[in-house]
Amino acid sequence: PKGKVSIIPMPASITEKQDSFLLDKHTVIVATGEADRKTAALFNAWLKEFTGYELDIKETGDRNAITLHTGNDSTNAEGYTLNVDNKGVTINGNSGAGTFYGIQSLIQLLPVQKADAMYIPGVSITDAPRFAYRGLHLDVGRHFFPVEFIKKYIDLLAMHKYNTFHWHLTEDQGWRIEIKKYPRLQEVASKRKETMAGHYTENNQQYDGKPYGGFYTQEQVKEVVKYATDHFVTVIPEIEMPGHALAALTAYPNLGCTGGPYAVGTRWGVYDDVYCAGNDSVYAFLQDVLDEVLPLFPSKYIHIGGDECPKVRWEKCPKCQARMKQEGLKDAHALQSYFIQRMEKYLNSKGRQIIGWDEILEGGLAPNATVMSWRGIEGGIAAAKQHHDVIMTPGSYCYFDHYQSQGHNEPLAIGGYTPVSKVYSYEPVPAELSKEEAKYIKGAQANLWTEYIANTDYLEYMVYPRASALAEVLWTPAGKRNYDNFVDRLKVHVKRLDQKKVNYAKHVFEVTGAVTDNKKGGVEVKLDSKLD
Ligand code: NAG
Repeated sequence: PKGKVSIIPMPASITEKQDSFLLDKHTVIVATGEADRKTAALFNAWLKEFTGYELDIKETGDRNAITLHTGNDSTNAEGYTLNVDNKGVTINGNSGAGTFYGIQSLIQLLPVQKADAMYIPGVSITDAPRFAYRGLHLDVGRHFFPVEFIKKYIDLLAMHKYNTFHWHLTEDQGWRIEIKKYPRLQEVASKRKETMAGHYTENNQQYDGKPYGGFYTQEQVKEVVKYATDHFVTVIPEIEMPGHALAALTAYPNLGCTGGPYAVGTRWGVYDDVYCAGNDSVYAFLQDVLDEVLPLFPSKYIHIGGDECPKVRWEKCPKCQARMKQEGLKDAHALQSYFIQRMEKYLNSKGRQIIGWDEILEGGLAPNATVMSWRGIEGGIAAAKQHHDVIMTPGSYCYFDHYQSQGHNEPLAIGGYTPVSKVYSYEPVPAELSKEEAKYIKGAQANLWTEYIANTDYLEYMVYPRASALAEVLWTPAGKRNYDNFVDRLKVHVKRLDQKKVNYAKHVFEVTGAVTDNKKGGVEVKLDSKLD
């Protein structure tokens, strides 16, 4: 009764054996040390939820056992080996993360159906990720999602061996993190009067007339970060500057060039009103905000945004103009660069590093910044050539707010067309880079912007199975990737998503064949309204 081996992401090396291991209620988990016992407990919790089993966790034992052991190999910390034969299961992690990933693979070897005796197919796996940074982002500014859902999002990340959750916490349409020193961020910036309905139209925009709001308390943020840490997921918070700041300006109008009044955004798109770059109270405000944010997030990286900052206010603002003169800045791009560099200096002084969207290249890159390349891959190439770390998130492969099928009942999306096959075909290292430069590509990330995504069912529909595909891009050696084989495994994998009650998109695997033209992205269909 040997089950089929069907792991996503595909391990670096896997050999199947003839025999199998029978997990029954006498099986024990052998784990010594706190970290291994914690991981054993997570595995046990999973077993209990989905199979009804609960195993004893012991310090020693060698018969009928699942044995965890964590070593200390910092060169390949997330790697592990997993051996299954008729005598037992052994996981050797190179670090706590490695052991945890060994468990994730083991979970995927278990039968999906409930059974009294569960056969685990014999395998010998040696595994480690291709990329160090494997991320998924979530915009909670446009729409807000509760803590319980964020935890489920993190569960699914961990299941797919993602290690980073990029939490986009501030936006024009809502500020979502409690900052105690600035109560109006909670009272004013976290709420909007209403929300635009449908796509943007120039003349006759409709609104829903319903107030909308929400924010996470610092206690809730701590709870999420702890949960993520237990699942070996790092949470990177994003506090946007100097653009996408209309909600904050509404709460504190002195932070803008004109002094307002402002109103928290109710339509999607880019707003002209941004933080004033000539006003020292803006830097003081942002430093105060970061002083409350940093203790909540142990992450080495803090995302400072940097995208889509119109310069029209700065061009007319006496304070911004004075600042440019005083600092010898030749144009508004240089002023943006000044802004980012000043905030980088502050964060570096607190032992943190910044990540910014690729616009931070304009006017000169801050000395230690990591660049997130979203407007295609050019920003990533430029940054790598300047020996800066890069995370690739090009829109045409990594934006999961795009349509994924041309089916008739697709819910309204922002546009674009990025089926799962196209995501799977993505190659994060641009061919333009030399071998040396390629080392600066730390990994990739999918972004989920939620302008059109107002509930968690729709959210999961947009993310899965595309995130399953990107997980394999990020983890599996490039040469081992094969779309048809992936789809075969995906058909098993979705049963695991069913177990977790994930509302994944169900009709998208065979939409198109694998897209092989990595560089140009093959199919590119622009859609700007509901498909019909
Ligand atoms: C961009 C914006 C983002 C928006 C998204 C929609 C970035 C870095 N910036 O216009 O605020 O939600 O695309 O796809 O993506």
